[in-house]
Formats: sequence, C-alpha cells, structure tokens
Amino acid sequence: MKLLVTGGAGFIGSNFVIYMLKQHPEYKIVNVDSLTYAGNLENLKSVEGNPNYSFVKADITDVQAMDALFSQGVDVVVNFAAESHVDRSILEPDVFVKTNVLGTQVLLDAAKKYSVTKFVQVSTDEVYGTLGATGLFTEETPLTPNSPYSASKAGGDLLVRAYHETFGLPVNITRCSNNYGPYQFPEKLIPLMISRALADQALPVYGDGLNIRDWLYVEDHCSAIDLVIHEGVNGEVYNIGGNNERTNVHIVNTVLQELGKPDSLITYVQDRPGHDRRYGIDPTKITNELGWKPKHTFETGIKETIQWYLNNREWWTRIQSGEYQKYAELQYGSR
Ligand code: NAD
Ligand code: TDX
Repeated sequence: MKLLVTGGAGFIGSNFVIYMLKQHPEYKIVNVDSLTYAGNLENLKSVEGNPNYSFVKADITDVQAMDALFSQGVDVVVNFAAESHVDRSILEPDVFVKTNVLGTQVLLDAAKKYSVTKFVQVSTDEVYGTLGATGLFTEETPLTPNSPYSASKAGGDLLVRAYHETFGLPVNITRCSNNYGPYQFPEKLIPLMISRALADQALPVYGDGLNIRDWLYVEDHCSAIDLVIHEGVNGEVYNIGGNNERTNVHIVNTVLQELGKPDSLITYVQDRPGHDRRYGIDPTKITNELGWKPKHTFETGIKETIQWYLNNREWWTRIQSGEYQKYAELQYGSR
C-alpha cells in the first residue's frame, strides 16, 4: 500500500508517519509538507533512511505539484496538513482559509482524478463549536464553528463530504479533540506551559482557566486513524476521544506539580476572543463499530509527555531559537 501523508512534518503527522512505519513496515509512505513554521523535519530523524519513507517539500494548494505527486500512484491519502493554531487564526485568518479549505479541495481533485481508494480528512471537534456544562459531541452534532480556524476546518470537511456525495470519492472524516505528546509545537497549551515553567516564566492562563478540553494522547489518535483507513465505512465521520475532560487550570497545575514549580507562576490574562468553553467527545461510534480503544490514560500520558520534554530540551529550544528551520533550508531551500 502507498500512503500519502500530508503535513507529516507537524506534530500529529510526524507521530503518525513513525507509528505507521512501525505498524506496517511493508507500506510505502510519502510525506508531503510545505514546512511552514510548524513543520519540523527533525521530528522524523528516526525514519530517515528507511527505504519505505520519502519526503517531498510541496504546498497542498499547488495544483501542479499535487498532480505530479498523485500521478506517481497513491492508494490512500491522510490529510493532516493545516494551519492548526486558533490564536494565529484570530490574527491572520487568510492563510487558514487557503490551506484548510482550498488545500483540501486541491487534494480532493487529485484524489478523484487518480482514483485513490481512501481519503481520510483529519479534522477536529472544534467544528462542532462549544458545549455547555452537559452533553457530548456526537457525529450528528451540527457544525457551528466559532473561530476562523474551526470555520476553515469545517469548510474543508464539507468539501470532503461533498466529494463523497457528488463523485463517490471513498472518504472518511475523523474528529478528535486536543492531542498531546512528543513533538507538539511549543505554542500549544501543554508544551508552552512546560517550557515556560522550566524557565520560571509567567504561565498565561486565558480567562478564568475553567475552559475544558478533552485530551487524547497522540499515539491513540494515530491508532484510530490506522483503523479508519482499514475499516472505516466510506462516507462516515468518526469522533475520536478518550473521555479525558480537564480544565485548563488543572493541566497547568499538573505541569507545575510534576516540575516542582510554584503556583505563583500562573498569571490570568485576557480571554481568547470567541473562546470555546468546553469540548467533550462521545467516542461510542468508533468504539462500537471499529473496536477502537485508547491505550493511555491521561494520568500516565501527561507524565510521559512531561518527561519527554525534559529529555528533549534541545528539540524545543531549537524551535524557540529558530535553529530547527536551518536543517530544512539546507536540504530543501528556504521558503
Ligand atoms: P501542526 O501545526 O503541528 O502541523 C501542521 C503541518 O502541516 C506542518 O508540518 C505544516 O508545515 C504543514 N502544512 C501547513 N500548511 C501546509 C500547506 N499549505 N501545504 C503543505 N503542508 C502544510 O498541526 P497538528 O497539531 O499536527 O495537526 C494536524 C492536523 O490535525 C490538522 O489538520 C489539525 O487541524 C488536526 N487536529 C489537531 C489537533 C491537535 O490537538 N493538535 C486536534 C484535532 C485535530
Ligand atoms: O497560552 C495559552 N493559555 C491558555 O489558557 C494557550 C496557548 C492556551 N490556553 C487555553 C486555550 C484553550 O482553552 O488552553 C486551551 C488549549 O489551547 P490550545 O493549545 O491553543 O488548543 P485549542 O485551542 O484547544 O486547539 C487545539 O485542539 C484542537 C489544537 O490547537 C487544534 O488544532 C485542534 O483542532
């Protein structure tokens, strides 16, 4: 099987490439990534030199580049490539629409032209908007995105759905909540708080800190996508979540405790505009229909993650200093 992974130099994509090469050593994996600020080839050092892995630097919005790639033969596409950070989408929505909507449509066209056997769109529960104190997101929850990021992801999802309905493209959409684990860019809550706490810097908690996210260890997300590739019923949406709802302040306190740092580092700052209050996933469908089960509990996953950031300081300090981009520039030229 030949798998085209888009955005494979990012957080989840790189974990997925490493996971799939381990689970399915006979599969060929092509990673296409334009290496934005979030793309880091250093994440993939452990698979460099594997004859079944290759990297192509290209933008998913580039029609010719995607056509050239697909023309070499692709069985399955897993689309991770996206602008992924909500705060950035508030500052510069245009690039979110370009990559997350237009990029998805360019990929869908190529997938249709070259008759791929599966197109998996990796989406997010943020397309469902926000929950109140009770209830969970199911696959039937209406899409009511609140940020430019989630609106652009919803736009991509709707195109994926439309290519199934109109052209019969064999698609699945997966929607999960906040991932955590190795190689997450240190702008996201958990790695940001770890890196700042280690430097004894103030930890900016938005609003009252009581917003809730439903945390999923990245490897459990990868195993769910692997299952969807092989067992997902075409046209279906699958929500992925491990029943790990936590308030943001609980997360920050856990980081402080694990690192032996004082609560006085917590600084409440102005809330994020349009900040969703609560996410919670109902994973009944993927559990009952595909037999998916997460391996990690939040308690073990968060400890392993904090330990990983302690053991890999060089990885995130190189990101903070911009050094990591030099490696890619040397190999593939600057953007
Ligand atoms: P990330 O920002 O770490 O990585 C995104 C990757 O996509 C980067 O390597 C970047 O270089 C690449 N990319 C961006 N624009 C591109 C373009 N135009 N062409 C080619 N490559 C491009 O993101 P992530 O956290 O790994 O998220 C991956 C996917 O999973 C995204 O689609 C995101 O919406 C979704 N998702 C993420 C989470 C989460 O908690 N991180 C949760 C649910 C869903
Ligand atoms: O400095 C901060 N302080 C703070 O209180 C940051 C960066 C975040 N927060 C809060 C905002 C959120 O309630 O922490 C929570 C998590 O924030 P992010 O890490 O920015 O994630 P979130 O906005 O929930 O979105 C993430 O999960 C869903 C990913 O970035 C998305 O790509 C994914 O779709």
